[in-house]
Order: sequence, then C-alpha cells, then structure tokens
Amino acid sequence: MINVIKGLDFNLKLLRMEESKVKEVEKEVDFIVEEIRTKGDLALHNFSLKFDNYDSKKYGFKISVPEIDLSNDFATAIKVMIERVKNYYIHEYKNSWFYKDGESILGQLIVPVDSVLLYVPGGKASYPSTVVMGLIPAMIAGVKNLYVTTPPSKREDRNLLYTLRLLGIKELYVLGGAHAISAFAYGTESIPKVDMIIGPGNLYVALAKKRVFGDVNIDGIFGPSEILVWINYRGKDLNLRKIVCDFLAQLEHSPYDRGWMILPEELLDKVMGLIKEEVEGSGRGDILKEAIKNSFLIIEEDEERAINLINQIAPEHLEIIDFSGERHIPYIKNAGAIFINHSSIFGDFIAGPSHILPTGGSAKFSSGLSVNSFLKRISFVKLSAKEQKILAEYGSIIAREEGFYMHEKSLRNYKEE
Ligand code: HSO
Ligand code: ZN
Repeated sequence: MINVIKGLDFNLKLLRMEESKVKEVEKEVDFIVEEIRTKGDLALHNFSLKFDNYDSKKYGFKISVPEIDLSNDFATAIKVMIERVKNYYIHEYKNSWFYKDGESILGQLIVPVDSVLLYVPGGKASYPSTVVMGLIPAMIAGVKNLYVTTPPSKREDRNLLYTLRLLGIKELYVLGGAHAISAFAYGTESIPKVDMIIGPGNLYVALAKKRVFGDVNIDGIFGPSEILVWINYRGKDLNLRKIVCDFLAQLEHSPYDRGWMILPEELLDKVMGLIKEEVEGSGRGDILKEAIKNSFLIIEEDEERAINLINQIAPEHLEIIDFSGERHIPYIKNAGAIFINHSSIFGDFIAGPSHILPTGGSAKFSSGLSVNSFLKRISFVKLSAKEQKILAEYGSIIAREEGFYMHEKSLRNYKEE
C-alpha cells in the first residue's frame, strides 16, 4: 500500500533508490559498454541474442520502415499530436545574436549537433508518442542525421512504424538496452557513431547513457516516471477521482515509478480509498501495486512548507490543484513540467511540450528535452585593429601575471603594430 507521512517528517533519504540494486546494474552496464567499444559488431551480435533473443547475424541490425496505410483514429490522433508539439517548439528561442562594440562585432552562433540517436523503449507498452516528443524538437533545431533504435520486440509495432514514416524516418535500428547505447556512442562496423543520444529507457539504458556521457552528449538521465500532486484546495467542486487518476497514470509505466501527493489531512481517507479502488480496477494493477510502494501521501497544510517540499523533491511532473494555481509559480524552482489544474496527463501525449523530462531530482539542475537540448553555442569575435591595440595592453598584463610567456608575447605584437 502507499506510504503516508507528515510533511515535517519527510526527508530526502526517502527519495533514494535502493543503492545496492543500482550498483549491481552499473557493473553489468560497464561490462556491456566496454565489450561493444572494444569488439564492435561481434559483441553486438552476442548481446542481441543474449538479451533480446534476436538473431542479428541473420536479420541485421536495422529494418526499413514500411509505408503503412493506417486510416484509423490513432492515425488522426498522432497527427494532431505532431501539430501540437510543432506549434509548441516553434516558439522556442534559438537565434544567434551579435552586437557591435565600436568597430568590433561580438556574438554567439547557435548551431545544432549533427547527429542524434533517439532510443525508444521496449517493454510491455508501445511508445509512438516518444518518437514525436523526441524527434520534433530535434528537427526544429535543425539536426541533420536522425537515427532511431528500439528493442527488436517492437519491430512490428504498426503504430510505431507509422509514426516514424510520418516523420520521414525510413530506417529503424532494432537494438535495445545498454548495448544499443554503447554501439551508437562509439560506433561499430555497422552502427554509426552519433553526437548525442536521447530518450527514456529502463535502468540499463539510463546507466549506459550516464556511462558514455562525455564521449557523446546526452539529453539527461530520464528514468522512471514521477508525479507530485499538490492539493491546496477544498472547494465543493474538487474532483478527487480525477486527481487520483492523474496521479496513478504516472505510476503505471514501470514498478520503479514514483508519486507524491501533498494534501490536507481531511482528504486522506477519501484519497486512500480511491487509490485502492482504482488500483484494483486497473488493467496494469500489478505495476501500480509495486509503484505505489515507492510513493507517498504527504500531509501538509502549510503553503510555504508544501512549496519547500516540492522544490526539494524536484518532481518530473508537478500538478497543482488550487483556486489559482498560477499564484505559486514564482516560488516553484524545481520541476520538469508544471501543470495547473488537473492537466498533468495531457503532458504525456497532446498538450505540446515534450514528455521527455528530468527525473530523480535532476530537475534541480536540468530541463526537459527541447529545441535547445540540441543546440550548441559558438562564441564569435571579430575585433577591430583599434580595439586589438587597446585590449592587448590589458591582456598582456594578465598573461604576464599568470606566467605565460608566449601569451604575453603574442598580445604585445598587437600593441606594437
Ligand atoms: N509519462 C511518460 C511518457 C509516456 N507515457 C509515454 C506514456 N507514453 C513520461 O514520464
Ligand atoms: Zn506516461
């Protein structure tokens, strides 16, 4: 059953994942990554067979995405989703900027990375929405080479294939897990090395991304889903079942998902009853039963303390239920995405922003996937001769004090010209 705790008793230790489990997987991931890096395709074939029960020697590492004619309600819905995600990201600021300083010009060039791999998770569910949420921001950023991989078990997923085609992706790699991440991070005889790897995945994928970071860029460590719902409202129109469903929706992806609900004591019994009812009636009850064990109902009625808890937890999704949720916005510093009034579930598919969001407290220092995730900033400097002469004086003094002979000499050349 779900944990119940008083706000004042909640502490960050309760947020940690079981460390021994993570350490164990980390070791395994280290081994897999190194095998691929040093042995290339040969190791990749072995891991495909071992972990995915897929004979890549026989069937290859990629398939061509067939043109599927879907004229059902999914086809309509995914097209609406694509339009909404495009409309959202088209607003994101991504322009280079320059200014004139006398005769000099300075600025910043904004340039996309050249190649990106999107990892689409396997498992029990299907994730065409993740294709949209990952690829559209990359396309708007101007990334030229986009690759997509997914575990081989998903190679006949019609909705996935249809969505890939809609977005112009003609090849799908059928590699999953840590071996897929390592193959694209370092390249093998058959797999291209990319500049950046994005997308959510299980613990293996998340740890592999962490492991290869530095050799390639990654979007972040986006692990099991999370939600924090803050009920700060007691009006008659409070629809607790709707809130509980929003809450549980984020807990049904995997047994590692986590939720927190901050609520007044008077609502506790009702909410617990509804959670029990909904979990029992759910088609994914087994996962939910595990995920609620990692989750907390936190009794807290003081606004300042509630906001403090939110900022400490830094949840992936934050849903605020209040008569005017917006009034709290200036105080929320850490969250992947904020949803005012019963709307967190829209964020998964159809609101507009990407559902690839920071988890595990990483919203304290990082952001969800967006156009900017794919952009690099290159400094631009064109100094006039006059400015070079003036600045050389100051620059050479700093060089001298730092003890760099050639730096100082180089700067002096400009002074004396
Ligand atoms: N809630 C997930 C995204 C997703 N849900 C995709 C279903 N499909 C992100 O935390
Ligand atoms: Zn979801």
